[in-house]
Amino acid sequence: MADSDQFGALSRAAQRRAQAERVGDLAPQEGVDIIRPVERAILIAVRFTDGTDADVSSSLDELELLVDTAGGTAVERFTQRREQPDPATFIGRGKVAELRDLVRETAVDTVIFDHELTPAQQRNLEAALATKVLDRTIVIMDIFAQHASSREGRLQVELAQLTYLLSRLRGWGQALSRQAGGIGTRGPGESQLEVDRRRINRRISKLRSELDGARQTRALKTRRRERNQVPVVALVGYTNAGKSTLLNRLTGASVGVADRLFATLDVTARRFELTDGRIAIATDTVGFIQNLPTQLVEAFKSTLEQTLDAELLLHVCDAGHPMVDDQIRAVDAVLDTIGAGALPQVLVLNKTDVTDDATVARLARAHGGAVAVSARDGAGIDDLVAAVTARLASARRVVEALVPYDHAELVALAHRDGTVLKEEHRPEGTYVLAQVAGGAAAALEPFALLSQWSPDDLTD
Ligand SMILES: Nc1nc2c(ncn2[C@@H]2O[C@H](COP(=O)(O)OP(=O)(O)OP(=O)(O)O)[C@@H](O)[C@H]2O)c(=O)[nH]1
Ligand SMILES: [Mg+2]
Repeated sequence: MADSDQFGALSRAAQRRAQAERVGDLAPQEGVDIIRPVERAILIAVRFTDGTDADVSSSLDELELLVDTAGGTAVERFTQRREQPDPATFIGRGKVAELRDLVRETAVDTVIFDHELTPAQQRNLEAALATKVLDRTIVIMDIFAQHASSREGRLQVELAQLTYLLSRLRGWGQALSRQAGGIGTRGPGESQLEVDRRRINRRISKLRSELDGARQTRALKTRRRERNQVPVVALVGYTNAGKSTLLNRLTGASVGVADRLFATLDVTARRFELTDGRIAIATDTVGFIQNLPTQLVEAFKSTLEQTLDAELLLHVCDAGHPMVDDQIRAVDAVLDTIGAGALPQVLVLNKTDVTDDATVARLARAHGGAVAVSARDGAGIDDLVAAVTARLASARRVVEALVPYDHAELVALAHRDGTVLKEEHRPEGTYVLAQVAGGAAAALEPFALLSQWSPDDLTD
């Protein structure tokens, strides 16, 4: 058990459990219970040539937190150095034997890999170890399944799980045909798989169309209408960085806050007042994590898309976290994946009440324009609101207005301070569609029409 010594005792999870509110009712939820909560587990990580011991150790810390959040307990860690994964068992044959002994010795129910396993690897390992074998993706999906509370959230989780399951079934199918080959390949096993596959595909189509419906309704209701009037600021960031706490602090909302991963899975939007007295909307949404499973990114598209609607992103990070730099990079990577990488961003260095000053100063130097705050005790929040106000004032928005002829100076302002995309002289006044900064947008606001346009329509 030298490996576990290498990374220290499992004290963090133990401490957490002592004070934690438990994940609550672990009873399976209807529709989303495909993967059951894990119990006592051994965690496995491989250190590849390009990684360091510290990387592996902190990734395992995170996996341990994930397992803990999912309702399991990590009792042991096990690592191996390899150039690349073994195609059959991920870790080497010798290590599998060692691991089997450890499984017996510690009487665990589950072995969890900090990597994504192929269906074949998972199957081979389960056979060799005579225990359940999971990977990081399954654990994250399981947490999402347990935390999803809105109807839309549950549909999205189910979609992610089924897509994942389907990719596994495909793997099985291929493996079976390769194994058997030739005569008698289409045994009962495979036709059952065909049936399962068809059923899953049907359910996936149904979920997709339901989610599309919800998305369209929302788009009609809020998106275009709000856009012209009230700027939207989206809180994004690594899970557990303090996004919900910051939303509550900024807007007086009372969104649930918890010291666990993926506490928030839905979108909350609340108004707050800017320094210049104008109103903005802040949104809080699902957090990101290193290697967020692609199935989840895909399924949570409609939730994540609401982030794309923002004028400005507040990227919240836990400044005191040992892996803060990696977490900031991971969030930027997910933002790129969902097409939000180019949106203007203010980095918020949160939890400064428990972070040493040198670290805060280093991060502030590394990220120009970053604002240090404590969402918990309120320090720096005024500075943050001032920074948001300034950034919004310089951010350009698309405004559509019908300006009476006795206010012709506003049309001139739009030409001077912005880009006029369309202009027409109508009986009631001058119709303008323009991309303007905050000051001019505010001046035009009294004459704004409900816009049918959004910057997304103006890509050419
Ligand atoms: N010390 C300190 N703790 C904070 C601060 N802000 C948030 N926290 C704590 O950090 C934990 C996570 O906070 P949340 O607001 O739930 O974080 P989140 O980013 O919304 O997390 P998810 O929704 O799970 O992705 C909670 O225990 C908070 O009380 C802060 O400024 N200082
Ligand atoms: Mg949250």
